[in-house]
Amino acid sequence: MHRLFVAIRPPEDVRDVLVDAMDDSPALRWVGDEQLHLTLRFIGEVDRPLANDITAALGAIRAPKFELRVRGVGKFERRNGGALWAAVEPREPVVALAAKVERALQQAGLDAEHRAFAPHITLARWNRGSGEAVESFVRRNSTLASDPFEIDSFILYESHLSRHGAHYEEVANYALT
Ligand code: 2AM
Repeated sequence: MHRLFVAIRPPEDVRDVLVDAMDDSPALRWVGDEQLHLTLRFIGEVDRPLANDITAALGAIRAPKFELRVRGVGKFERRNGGALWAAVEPREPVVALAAKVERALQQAGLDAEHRAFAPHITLARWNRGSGEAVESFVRRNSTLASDPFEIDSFILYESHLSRHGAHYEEVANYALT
């Protein structure tokens, strides 16, 4: 089985802005530079034939390049922890691309994603008891921003999970036009 997701990858100068914002709070598990991405669609575990259909369906997507920039940070809180993330703007082109990805994946045979799409670049995760570290990060980085950057491709990643965390392997790269 292959654990897949579709994402866009910020360029190096933008990743530098994100990595520079990370602090040394031991309560937070910071994402490594090589893991920074904005998820367009989490797919989950699929077998090889379906993975091949997914690759073909994503390859048929025609969508324009667009510009984004990082603007501010936020957090998701879940029952046993949460995630800190960087926000991007404008949302419209990312939402439009995610919708095309969603349609292509349904054509490949996947069930529809019912969770609302909330574009974000995860910076750190925590399990519990990190309230003050999280609040302090959000306060200090409310004006976090990058220069505009061009998104000229999107990527199918395979996630390999291990004791040491997740390693994301690029399976295919799809050009925007
Ligand atoms: P997150 O950053 O908000 O945690 C690879 O696992 C990527 O897919 C992560 O960026 C993760 O989002 C996202 N994702 C979305 N839904 C997921 C799920 N149910 N399980 C794991 N990852 C998920």
